Amino acid sequence: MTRPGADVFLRNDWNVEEIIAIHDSPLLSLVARASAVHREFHDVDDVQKASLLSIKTGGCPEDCGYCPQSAHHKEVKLERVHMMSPDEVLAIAAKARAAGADRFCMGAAWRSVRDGREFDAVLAMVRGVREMGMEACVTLGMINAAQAGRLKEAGLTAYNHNLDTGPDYYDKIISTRTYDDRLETLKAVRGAGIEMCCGGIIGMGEGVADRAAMLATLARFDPHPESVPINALTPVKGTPLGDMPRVDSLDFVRMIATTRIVLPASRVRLSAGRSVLSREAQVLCMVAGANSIFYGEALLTTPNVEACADDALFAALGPQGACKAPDSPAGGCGAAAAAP
Ligand code: SAM
Ligand code: DTB
Ligand code: SF4
Repeated sequence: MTRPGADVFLRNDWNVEEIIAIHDSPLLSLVARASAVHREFHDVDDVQKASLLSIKTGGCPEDCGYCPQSAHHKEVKLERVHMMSPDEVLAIAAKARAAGADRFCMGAAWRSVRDGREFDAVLAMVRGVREMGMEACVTLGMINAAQAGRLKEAGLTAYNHNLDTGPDYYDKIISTRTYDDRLETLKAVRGAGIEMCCGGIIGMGEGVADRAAMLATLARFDPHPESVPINALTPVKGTPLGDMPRVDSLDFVRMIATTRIVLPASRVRLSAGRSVLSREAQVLCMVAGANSIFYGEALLTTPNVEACADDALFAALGPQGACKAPDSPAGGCGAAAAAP
């Protein structure tokens, strides 16, 4: 890892018990420790706004129990949408850029990437996003080394491929691919010199040990993943996890804080599940080390926080984080300031 003088905190040998002990420590001590690590490694006022777009929606052959896009979950009410064209995607990316996004993430509901017209279109999208001066991230399912190389050549910043949970709980959630399949793709991503965006979901019925085991697995990567999204399950009707209760906001804070301590230099992304947090709980997640959010009214298929509410939140965080563009989807900070 790159930060000079701080190597002592970057460990690849965390064991699960140590991580559980951190996770279960008194909440205020946990947040205080995470916050100190955060300050050591990051500018705490820098919270990145990433924008997310589903470029091909639904009909996925995988059976991930949480995901509305799986073709296995026939009760889910979701409109399948064919692959979008590069022109359509880049028009949306330009709006996200104007609204202040620094990173544009594109997701396709594929099991794996197939070479051909659609992959060529993704490469054009990546080139276009980079030309706008944003970081580009894609999440396309499994990829091989040659495909990772082509994405790198197109200028891709990061590839998102989540481990989702610990290895012992994984097969309760997904049966159509293994943990090792996930690790293989991550190896291809790293091999091509693309940044790794890899995290998971809490609230799927797993225990703290499973959350800790996922973090221990992530910490074994050397260097650590540059980007770590932490999602709280958004239960979607018709999926096997559709009736799960929402994650308690302080459990979300605990997971963010623990992630920050185990992976000090990574960008920790407060991802799905943010829309049901109060703004105070979101700020607490940021104090505990979260330094990115997804900005824009939708995630892939589920609603996100309204842009005007995020503009108001960033305005409240202060000048460093204030809304950059008067023509944001919410009408800019002026409009946001009037929001409740
Ligand atoms: N097909 C690709 C894959 O699985 O890598 C990319 C898309 S997938 C939707 C990206 C990530 O979104 C998943 O790995 C999962 O962590 C997260 N996700 C999907 N549905 C979710 C839900 N209902 N609640 C929280 N996170 C979810
Ligand atoms: C990630 O870990 N979370 C984002 C991003 N990576 C691609 C996706 C969240 C999806 C939530 C469910 C949906 O909107 O379909
Ligand atoms: Fe497909 Fe990804 Fe959803 Fe799994 S998480 S069903 S691989 S789109």
